[in-house]
Amino acid sequence: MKVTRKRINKKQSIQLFLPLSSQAYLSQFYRDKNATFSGRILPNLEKELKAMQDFFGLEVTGKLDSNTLETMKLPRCGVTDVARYGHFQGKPKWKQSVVTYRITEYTSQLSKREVDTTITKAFQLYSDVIALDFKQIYNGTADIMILFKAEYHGDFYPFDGPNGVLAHANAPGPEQGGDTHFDDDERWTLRSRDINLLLVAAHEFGHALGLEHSKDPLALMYPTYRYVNTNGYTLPRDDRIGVQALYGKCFL
Ligand code: TQI
Ligand code: ZN
Ligand code: ZN
Repeated sequence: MKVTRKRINKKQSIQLFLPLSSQAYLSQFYRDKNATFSGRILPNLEKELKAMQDFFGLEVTGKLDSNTLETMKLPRCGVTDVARYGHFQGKPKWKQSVVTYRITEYTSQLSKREVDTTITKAFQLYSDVIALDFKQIYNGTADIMILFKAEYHGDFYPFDGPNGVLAHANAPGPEQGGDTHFDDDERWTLRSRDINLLLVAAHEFGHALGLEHSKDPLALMYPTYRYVNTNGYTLPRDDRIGVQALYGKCFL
Protein backbone atom coordinates (compact mmCIF):
# COMPACT_ATOMS: atom_id res chain seq x y z
CA MET A 1 0.00 0.00 0.00
CA LYS A 2 1.24 3.39 -0.90
CA VAL A 3 1.17 6.05 1.78
CA THR A 4 0.74 9.55 0.52
CA ARG A 5 1.81 12.38 2.73
CA LYS A 6 -0.07 15.52 1.99
CA ARG A 7 1.75 18.75 2.50
CA ILE A 8 -0.16 20.85 4.96
CA ASN A 9 -0.15 24.60 5.10
CA LYS A 10 -0.13 26.53 8.37
CA LYS A 11 -3.86 27.03 8.55
CA GLN A 12 -4.55 23.34 8.19
CA SER A 13 -1.98 22.37 10.75
CA ILE A 14 -3.62 24.56 13.36
CA GLN A 15 -6.95 22.90 12.68
CA LEU A 16 -5.36 19.51 12.89
CA PHE A 17 -3.93 20.41 16.26
CA LEU A 18 -7.05 21.86 17.82
CA PRO A 19 -9.10 18.83 18.78
CA LEU A 20 -6.48 17.24 21.00
CA SER A 21 -7.09 13.65 21.90
CA SER A 22 -8.95 13.32 25.18
CA GLN A 23 -5.91 11.91 26.84
CA ALA A 24 -3.69 14.73 25.66
CA TYR A 25 -6.32 17.25 26.74
CA LEU A 26 -6.50 15.86 30.23
CA SER A 27 -2.79 15.54 30.67
CA GLN A 28 -2.25 19.03 29.35
CA PHE A 29 -4.88 20.84 31.41
CA TYR A 30 -5.72 18.56 34.34
CA ARG A 31 -2.55 16.81 35.33
CA ASP A 32 -2.37 16.54 39.09
CA LYS A 33 0.68 18.54 40.01
CA ASN A 34 1.62 15.98 42.65
CA ALA A 35 1.17 12.97 40.42
CA THR A 36 4.10 11.64 38.51
CA PHE A 37 3.71 9.38 35.59
CA SER A 38 6.68 7.28 36.57
CA GLY A 39 5.63 3.75 37.39
CA ARG A 40 2.30 4.23 35.68
CA ILE A 41 2.44 2.88 32.19
CA LEU A 42 -1.09 3.92 31.36
CA PRO A 43 -2.08 6.88 33.45
CA ASN A 44 -5.44 6.44 35.13
CA LEU A 45 -7.34 9.36 33.68
CA GLU A 46 -10.52 8.95 35.67
CA LYS A 47 -9.40 11.42 38.32
CA GLU A 48 -8.40 14.01 35.71
CA LEU A 49 -11.68 13.45 33.85
CA LYS A 50 -13.63 14.05 37.03
CA ALA A 51 -11.66 17.22 37.74
CA MET A 52 -12.37 18.47 34.24
CA GLN A 53 -16.09 17.65 34.46
CA ASP A 54 -16.31 19.34 37.83
CA PHE A 55 -14.51 22.41 36.52
CA PHE A 56 -16.94 22.80 33.63
CA GLY A 57 -20.00 22.01 35.76
CA LEU A 58 -20.73 18.80 33.85
CA GLU A 59 -22.06 15.65 35.45
CA VAL A 60 -19.06 14.11 37.21
CA THR A 61 -19.03 10.59 35.83
CA GLY A 62 -15.35 9.97 35.33
CA LYS A 63 -16.33 8.62 31.92
CA LEU A 64 -15.72 10.09 28.52
CA ASP A 65 -19.36 10.79 27.68
CA SER A 66 -20.57 12.92 24.79
CA ASN A 67 -20.99 16.15 26.82
CA THR A 68 -17.44 15.84 28.03
CA LEU A 69 -16.12 15.17 24.55
CA GLU A 70 -17.99 18.19 23.15
CA THR A 71 -16.55 20.42 25.86
CA MET A 72 -13.05 19.25 25.06
CA LYS A 73 -13.52 20.31 21.46
CA LEU A 74 -14.34 23.88 22.41
CA PRO A 75 -11.60 26.44 21.87
CA ARG A 76 -9.89 27.22 25.12
CA CYS A 77 -7.12 29.14 26.78
CA GLY A 78 -3.83 27.27 27.01
CA VAL A 79 -3.41 27.71 30.75
CA THR A 80 -3.88 24.61 32.84
CA ASP A 81 -7.10 24.38 34.84
CA VAL A 82 -5.40 22.54 37.65
CA ALA A 83 -5.35 24.88 40.56
CA ARG A 84 -1.95 25.46 41.96
CA TYR A 85 -3.07 25.38 45.56
CA GLY A 86 -1.73 22.90 48.05
CA HIS A 87 -3.04 21.07 51.10
CA PHE A 88 -1.09 20.05 54.18
CA GLN A 89 0.24 16.50 54.61
CA GLY A 90 -2.66 14.22 55.45
CA LYS A 91 -5.18 16.88 54.40
CA PRO A 92 -6.23 17.95 57.90
CA LYS A 93 -9.57 19.75 57.94
CA TRP A 94 -12.38 20.74 60.27
CA LYS A 95 -15.03 18.02 60.53
CA GLN A 96 -17.78 20.09 62.13
CA SER A 97 -20.05 22.50 60.27
CA VAL A 98 -19.52 25.43 62.64
CA VAL A 99 -15.99 26.47 63.56
CA THR A 100 -15.67 28.84 66.51
CA TYR A 101 -13.06 31.54 66.93
CA ARG A 102 -12.13 33.83 69.77
CA ILE A 103 -9.89 36.89 69.78
CA THR A 104 -8.12 36.87 73.13
CA GLU A 105 -5.76 39.81 72.63
CA TYR A 106 -6.40 42.78 70.37
CA THR A 107 -3.96 45.20 68.79
CA SER A 108 -3.96 48.79 70.00
CA GLN A 109 -3.44 50.00 66.42
CA LEU A 110 -7.06 49.47 65.40
CA SER A 111 -10.28 49.67 67.35
CA LYS A 112 -11.74 46.43 68.70
CA ARG A 113 -14.65 46.92 66.35
CA GLU A 114 -12.36 47.29 63.34
CA VAL A 115 -10.53 44.11 64.27
CA ASP A 116 -13.78 42.21 64.83
CA THR A 117 -15.28 43.27 61.49
CA THR A 118 -12.06 42.56 59.59
CA ILE A 119 -11.73 39.08 61.09
CA THR A 120 -15.40 38.42 60.32
CA LYS A 121 -14.86 39.53 56.72
CA ALA A 122 -11.80 37.32 56.35
CA PHE A 123 -13.77 34.26 57.49
CA GLN A 124 -16.68 35.28 55.26
CA LEU A 125 -14.47 35.01 52.17
CA TYR A 126 -14.40 31.28 52.90
CA SER A 127 -17.92 30.74 54.27
CA ASP A 128 -19.21 32.31 51.03
CA VAL A 129 -17.82 29.41 49.00
CA ILE A 130 -17.84 26.37 51.29
CA ALA A 131 -20.48 24.89 53.59
CA LEU A 132 -18.71 25.95 56.78
CA ASP A 133 -19.78 28.64 59.23
CA PHE A 134 -17.66 30.63 61.61
CA LYS A 135 -18.91 31.89 64.93
CA GLN A 136 -17.15 34.30 67.23
CA ILE A 137 -17.20 33.42 70.91
CA TYR A 138 -16.04 35.54 73.82
CA ASN A 139 -15.27 33.01 76.54
CA GLY A 140 -13.62 29.65 76.88
CA THR A 141 -11.72 27.74 74.23
CA ALA A 142 -12.61 28.25 70.58
CA ASP A 143 -11.44 26.05 67.72
CA ILE A 144 -9.41 28.96 66.35
CA MET A 145 -7.80 31.10 69.05
CA ILE A 146 -6.59 34.43 67.70
CA LEU A 147 -4.24 36.95 69.27
CA PHE A 148 -2.09 39.97 68.47
CA LYS A 149 1.19 39.98 70.34
CA ALA A 150 4.83 40.85 69.72
CA GLU A 151 7.86 38.66 70.34
CA TYR A 152 7.23 35.74 72.67
CA HIS A 153 3.54 34.89 72.83
CA GLY A 154 3.27 31.39 74.24
CA ASP A 155 4.45 29.09 71.46
CA PHE A 156 7.75 27.94 69.97
CA TYR A 157 7.64 30.62 67.29
CA PRO A 158 8.28 34.02 68.89
CA PHE A 159 7.78 36.93 66.48
CA ASP A 160 10.73 38.86 65.15
CA GLY A 161 9.96 42.57 65.50
CA PRO A 162 8.82 44.75 62.59
CA ASN A 163 8.77 43.08 59.12
CA GLY A 164 9.91 39.51 58.60
CA VAL A 165 7.20 37.21 59.83
CA LEU A 166 3.84 39.00 60.02
CA ALA A 167 1.64 36.25 61.35
CA HIS A 168 1.28 32.50 61.49
CA ALA A 169 -1.44 29.91 61.78
CA ASN A 170 -1.64 26.21 62.54
CA ALA A 171 -3.28 23.68 60.27
CA PRO A 172 -6.71 22.38 61.39
CA GLY A 173 -6.65 20.05 64.39
CA PRO A 174 -7.27 19.73 68.12
CA GLU A 175 -5.57 21.85 70.79
CA GLN A 176 -3.51 24.53 68.99
CA GLY A 177 -4.85 23.49 65.58
CA GLY A 178 -6.10 26.49 63.63
CA ASP A 179 -4.75 28.99 66.14
CA THR A 180 -3.72 32.20 64.45
CA HIS A 181 -1.24 34.78 65.77
CA PHE A 182 -0.50 38.27 64.45
CA ASP A 183 2.79 40.02 65.16
CA ASP A 184 1.83 43.22 66.97
CA ASP A 185 5.15 44.81 65.97
CA GLU A 186 3.74 45.15 62.44
CA ARG A 187 1.79 48.23 61.45
CA TRP A 188 -1.71 46.83 60.90
CA THR A 189 -4.06 48.89 58.75
CA LEU A 190 -7.26 48.52 56.78
CA ARG A 191 -5.79 50.35 53.81
CA SER A 192 -3.08 49.94 51.19
CA ARG A 193 -0.16 51.27 53.21
CA ASP A 194 1.68 49.19 55.74
CA ILE A 195 0.20 45.74 56.28
CA ASN A 196 -3.44 45.19 55.43
CA LEU A 197 -5.05 43.08 58.15
CA LEU A 198 -7.83 41.66 55.97
CA LEU A 199 -5.41 40.22 53.42
CA VAL A 200 -3.06 38.72 55.99
CA ALA A 201 -5.94 37.37 58.11
CA ALA A 202 -7.53 35.80 55.03
CA HIS A 203 -4.15 34.22 54.14
CA GLU A 204 -3.67 32.87 57.67
CA PHE A 205 -7.23 31.50 57.79
CA GLY A 206 -6.42 29.69 54.56
CA HIS A 207 -3.70 27.88 56.54
CA ALA A 208 -6.07 27.43 59.50
CA LEU A 209 -8.53 25.73 57.11
CA GLY A 210 -5.88 23.45 55.60
CA LEU A 211 -4.45 25.32 52.62
CA GLU A 212 -0.72 25.37 52.01
CA HIS A 213 0.94 27.94 49.78
CA SER A 214 -0.02 28.20 46.14
CA LYS A 215 2.09 28.66 43.03
CA ASP A 216 -0.57 30.84 41.45
CA PRO A 217 0.62 34.47 41.72
CA LEU A 218 -3.00 35.63 41.87
CA ALA A 219 -3.81 33.39 44.81
CA LEU A 220 -4.27 34.65 48.33
CA MET A 221 -2.06 31.74 49.39
CA TYR A 222 0.82 32.87 47.17
CA PRO A 223 3.72 33.27 49.58
CA THR A 224 4.47 36.96 49.09
CA TYR A 225 2.49 39.89 50.39
CA ARG A 226 0.87 42.06 47.77
CA TYR A 227 -1.78 44.68 48.41
CA VAL A 228 -4.92 44.41 46.32
CA ASN A 229 -8.02 46.55 46.64
CA THR A 230 -10.06 45.03 49.44
CA ASN A 231 -13.37 46.72 48.58
CA GLY A 232 -15.71 44.00 47.38
CA TYR A 233 -12.83 41.55 47.59
CA THR A 234 -13.74 37.91 47.01
CA LEU A 235 -11.64 34.79 47.35
CA PRO A 236 -9.36 34.38 44.31
CA ARG A 237 -10.22 31.45 42.06
CA ASP A 238 -7.28 29.24 42.98
CA ASP A 239 -7.95 29.50 46.73
CA ARG A 240 -11.65 28.87 46.16
CA ILE A 241 -10.93 25.69 44.24
CA GLY A 242 -8.38 24.65 46.88
CA VAL A 243 -10.72 25.13 49.81
CA GLN A 244 -13.69 23.58 47.98
CA ALA A 245 -11.57 20.52 47.27
CA LEU A 246 -11.37 20.04 51.05
CA TYR A 247 -14.85 21.06 52.18
CA GLY A 248 -17.02 20.77 49.12
CA LYS A 249 -18.98 23.53 47.49
CA CYS A 250 -21.61 25.66 49.10
CA PHE A 251 -24.87 25.38 47.22
CA LEU A 252 -26.63 28.23 48.99
N1 TQI B 1 4.06 33.93 57.79
C1 TQI B 1 4.19 32.74 57.08
C2 TQI B 1 2.87 32.49 56.32
O1 TQI B 1 1.79 32.57 56.88
C3 TQI B 1 4.43 31.58 58.02
C4 TQI B 1 4.34 30.30 57.27
C5 TQI B 1 5.20 29.81 56.36
C6 TQI B 1 3.33 29.35 57.40
N2 TQI B 1 4.75 28.61 55.90
C7 TQI B 1 3.62 28.32 56.53
C8 TQI B 1 2.20 29.30 58.19
C9 TQI B 1 2.78 27.24 56.37
C10 TQI B 1 1.37 28.20 58.06
C11 TQI B 1 1.67 27.18 57.17
O2 TQI B 1 2.97 32.24 55.13
S1 TQI B 1 4.37 35.33 57.06
C12 TQI B 1 2.26 36.35 53.90
C13 TQI B 1 2.49 36.54 52.45
C14 TQI B 1 3.07 35.77 56.03
C15 TQI B 1 3.28 35.94 54.69
O3 TQI B 1 4.39 36.27 58.11
O4 TQI B 1 5.54 35.20 56.27
C16 TQI B 1 1.01 36.58 54.44
C17 TQI B 1 1.84 36.01 56.58
F1 TQI B 1 1.79 35.71 51.75
F2 TQI B 1 2.13 37.74 52.09
F3 TQI B 1 3.75 36.40 52.20
C18 TQI B 1 0.79 36.41 55.78
CL1 TQI B 1 -0.29 37.13 53.45
ZN1 ZN C 1 2.44 32.05 67.52
ZN1 ZN D 1 1.38 31.53 54.39
